[in-house]
Amino acid sequence: MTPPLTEKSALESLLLAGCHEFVICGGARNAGLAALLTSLPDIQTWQHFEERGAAFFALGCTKDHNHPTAVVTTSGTAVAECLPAVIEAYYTQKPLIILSADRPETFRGSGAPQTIEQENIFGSYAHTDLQTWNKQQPLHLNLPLEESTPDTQNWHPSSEAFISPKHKFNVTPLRNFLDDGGTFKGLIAVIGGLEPEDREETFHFIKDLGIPTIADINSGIRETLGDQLIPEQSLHNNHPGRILRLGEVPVGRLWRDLEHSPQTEVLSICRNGLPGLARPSQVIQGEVARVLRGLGSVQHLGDIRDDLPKARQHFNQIDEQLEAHPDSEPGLINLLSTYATTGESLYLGNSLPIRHFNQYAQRQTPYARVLANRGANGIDGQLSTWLGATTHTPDAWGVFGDLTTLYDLAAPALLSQIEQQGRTLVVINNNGGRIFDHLPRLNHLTPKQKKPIIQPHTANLQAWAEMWQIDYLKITSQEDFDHLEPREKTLVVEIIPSPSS
Ligand SMILES: Cc1ncc(C[n+]2csc(CCOP(=O)(O)OP(=O)(O)O)c2C)c(N)n1
Repeated sequence: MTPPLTEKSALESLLLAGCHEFVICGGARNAGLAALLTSLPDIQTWQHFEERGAAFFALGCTKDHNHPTAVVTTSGTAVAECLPAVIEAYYTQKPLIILSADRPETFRGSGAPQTIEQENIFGSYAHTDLQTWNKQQPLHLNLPLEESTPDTQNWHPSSEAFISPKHKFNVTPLRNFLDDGGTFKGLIAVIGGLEPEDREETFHFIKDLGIPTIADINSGIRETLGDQLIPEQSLHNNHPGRILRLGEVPVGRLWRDLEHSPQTEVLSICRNGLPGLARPSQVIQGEVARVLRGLGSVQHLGDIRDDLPKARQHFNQIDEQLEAHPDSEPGLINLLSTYATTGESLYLGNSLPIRHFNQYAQRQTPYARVLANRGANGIDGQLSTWLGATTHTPDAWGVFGDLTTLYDLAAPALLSQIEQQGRTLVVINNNGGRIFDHLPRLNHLTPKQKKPIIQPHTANLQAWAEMWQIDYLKITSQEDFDHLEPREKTLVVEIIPSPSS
């Protein structure tokens, strides 16, 4: 039997497993871990008082470099606050580690202060054994500790580089799927969020096939596809025979409609191996670029069903609407999307900004780096994730809904620790969850019935920016963008679209 972990042995094991970044939360029971960590010269430590945000920030760090990042918490509900980020890490296969201090085992079930059932608190969402951890999933190490502080002197633990494991896969289903015989009913690619290292290979693959393609903004290749890009609206009630999905589950309605379109065969290539559909479909679990490389060269298939001319018409209609309603949410998003091309990265915080960017963003200039949190589609922890994912990125842009922002109000506490500033935090304030205005099945509800769904509010976001000493700019029209200039400091930009247009 392996001896129980101590503060030192737990940290030594994590350093050897390649974890060199730690987000430390406040508390007494984890004070020894904090003292040990802050005495080490070559590791990155962050601090945050709010564990939910801390765990999302750590998740963001794993997105940035794909290395494990640990959150260090005290006992009690502090540990439980990490659950949403653990769930997100589970679905996106990120090596997020929760290192929780616990009261000694004799306290279990006693009801003593800050004593809860911490063992296995994350259930199936987190692995709990470092020896068998596959490094592509969350890990929870729970340390029952006595009230003593370890000696930090003369402690020089070794560490190892992190080696990210790779999936094994078989490309035969993909080869068969692309086979000419079945494609007379049309083959369309649908690309969700892609990891940065998957983008180039995916781009060449799509270009070689020449097939019409729907690409979400967080695929990072939407703006590179030129004439092959089609809007998903042009496929409504007109599904092709086959859909090849690459990357994360796409955000749009098309994917949801496929649930009720069994005649369309779907093959997904994605890291988490989950089909993203509750009806039969095929899936290859693997890193998208590696799977495509494994396939070798492909035959040009082109636009079998003549989808591309229809797509052009659709894009023209969209462009006309944008011109007719410049200060509407789509109109302002369109202009914002051009400004955001100047940044080093673009993070999209929740579904509606992603959908709006998919539909209305400029289509010519690729973004240097596009990120989103799409594993379990929560509106929680989005600002914190963005900050964690961009600690090394100057001039980072993040776009969030107003409720999504209100959910993570404490996130700017992390800002003072981050060297890379000059970030632009955009809040699209449309007064509540306006994504629900786009749901036809809610159309018939009365205003009273809609209120708890949309949750309008009177929050003052300028006062929030002031509270964290962040500069603030309000934008209500296209002209107001003239005030949006590059700057050294962080800026909150509140965009208030015109509701009438
Ligand atoms: C933690 C969590 N709670 C609730 C939801 C359901 N939900 C999805 S979108 C949304 C509204 C988001 O509103 P806002 O951030 O203002 O963005 P908008 O839709 O207006 O762009 C809600 C409540 C969720 N996704 N995650």
